Amino acid sequence: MSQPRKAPTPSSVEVYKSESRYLRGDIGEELNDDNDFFGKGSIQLLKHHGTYEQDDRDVRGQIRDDGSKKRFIYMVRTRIPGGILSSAQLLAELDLCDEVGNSTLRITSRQALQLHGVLKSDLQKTLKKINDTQLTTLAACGDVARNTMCCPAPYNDAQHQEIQELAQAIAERLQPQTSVYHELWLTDTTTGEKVIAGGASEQDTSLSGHPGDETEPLYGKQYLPRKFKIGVILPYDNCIDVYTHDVGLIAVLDGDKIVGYNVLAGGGQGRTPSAEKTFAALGQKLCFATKEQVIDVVQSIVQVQRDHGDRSDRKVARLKYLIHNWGLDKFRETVEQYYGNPLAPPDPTEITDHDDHMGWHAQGDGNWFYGLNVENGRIKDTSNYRLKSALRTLCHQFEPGIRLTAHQSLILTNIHESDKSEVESVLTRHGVPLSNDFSNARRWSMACVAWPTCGLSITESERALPGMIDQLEQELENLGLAEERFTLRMTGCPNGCARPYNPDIGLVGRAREKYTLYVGGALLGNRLAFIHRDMVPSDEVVPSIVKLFEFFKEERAGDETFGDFCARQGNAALLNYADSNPL
Ligand code: SRM
Ligand code: SF4
Repeated sequence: MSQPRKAPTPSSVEVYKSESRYLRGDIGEELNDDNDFFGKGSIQLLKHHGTYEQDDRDVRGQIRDDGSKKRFIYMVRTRIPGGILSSAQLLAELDLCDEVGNSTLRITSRQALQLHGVLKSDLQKTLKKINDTQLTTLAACGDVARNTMCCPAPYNDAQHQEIQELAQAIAERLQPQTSVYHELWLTDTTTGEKVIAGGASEQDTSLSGHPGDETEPLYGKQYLPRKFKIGVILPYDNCIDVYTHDVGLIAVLDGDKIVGYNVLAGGGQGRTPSAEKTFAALGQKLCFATKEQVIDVVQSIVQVQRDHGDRSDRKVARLKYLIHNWGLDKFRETVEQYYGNPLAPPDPTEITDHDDHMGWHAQGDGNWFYGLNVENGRIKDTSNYRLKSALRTLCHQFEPGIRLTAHQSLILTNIHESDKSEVESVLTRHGVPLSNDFSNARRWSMACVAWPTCGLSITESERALPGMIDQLEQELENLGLAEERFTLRMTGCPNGCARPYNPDIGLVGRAREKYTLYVGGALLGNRLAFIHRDMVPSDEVVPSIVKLFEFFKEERAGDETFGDFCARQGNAALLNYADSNPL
């Protein structure tokens, strides 16, 4: 007789969540102890509140006065659905980065903002101040639906407004309901009253979902098995990299009207080279959902992942692995059961372009918006580059709306025609290059944070890419290829935070000062790149890329892109060319 199968042992994070009383755990007590760090369980729970415990890796190992070898600091991430915020909200974050952070503010690859270097003793006031501006850090990180991404372009047309409203509605529907966030961070210590902000409502338990769980009707007490990411686009602009999300929504148009959405499922970037069971994947077309159906369909997918995602091995706990194990048909049938109705087959609509929204554009209502390229999303002041001060001046002087892009840059909205030249002159006076001054190589590049704050980084990324691009710009100029449009993304480890597995060129930190070089992805984001070379020393990265551009220049077919060229040639031909024309 066969033995009943033993239920897999839940991972330690599952145990922490399950015993946490809806993300409370010991955070409250530990917030008030004398340590400058939290315990293991709290570190995991804190992510759901929007903060990560880190240590400054530039000084790790140096013995401090108290004998400790680590300087503990916190990253605080603000969740901003669709990347839409006001001047006042940006100003408050800029103030915070000076008051409690490391004097820089970081635009992330998912249209959010991050403070780095916050001390434990400042966490409470930091989160409270963010909420005071009607933003929230709740669910910016953790095993929940995270920041919902959306094309941020502020065009005054029904299509853009509709998808942006959908992103907000999805974010609201899927936000955690626990009151613990408010108790821990938003209680006014003078009156003891709770402050409700950031759109989170404590009372709203109207979601249908986890049977019997009144506090978290959708998530239940264990929340999701892993992070969950959702994004929305129009078919002619894949500016948020829709194929990399757990759930991607691509609007289906009839004329200029949105009639519904193609729902993609199972995208994701993170992988572990030593674990073959892990892989990067593009989202697959699951179904078509009308505008009326789409939020319920998304919620049903979240519920299927909640109930069937792997809770024992976090390496394979994302939705992409569930779909891989089940196959798309079984997954679709299960989603249909949760949704309660059959799902319609996907529409043949395909994506056609990728606009990064940089530079000046007419909004369509008489005003203009300006896409400002922020190199790797880092807003800072240095002696000759004072972006932080420039943004402060612009926010005070013009009060523009602010939009964050998925390429770690920002958009200033609602600029009057007559103010355009003054906006440029404020930037120029502060030593900030205008978007037109960026080469294509730099404009379409991005790097993840990596050293010194990211505890998982193996190599430099944000601090290494600008120098490599300096060299690459020169080489492309020499080759007459400076006008080529290609995406180039770097990460300091294989987790893929700057989405390096589907651009034209991806660089992934692999070992100390060594990178894996990927090529053959696409600016459109709809094709995975392949490994061209592994373990490339950092000083050989640019020469290795340039070699491929030389081949491209010689053998390019028509106006094909660099990514298309590499994909057409295949790696054997690329290696053959590179090896017969050594560096
Ligand atoms: Fe990420 C973990 C930074 C977007 C995949 N990511 C981390 C942590 C929190 C490190 C950690 O766990 O200790 C990094 C904090 C570094 C720091 O000092 O700030 C970190 N991820 C970032 C950001 C800030 C990179 C950036 O330079 O912009 C992005 C913040 C986005 C946001 O606002 O929410 C960021 N991370 C991404 C993306 C891109 C995306 O979502 O579009 C990915 C790949 C897509 C995906 O999820 O598949 C990504 N991050 C990961 C992973 C691997 C997940 C996986 O399924 O394997 C980890 C590690 C983990 O979760 O175990 C991770
Ligand atoms: Fe850190 Fe790796 Fe993400 Fe870069 S890709 S931020 S090094 S986890």
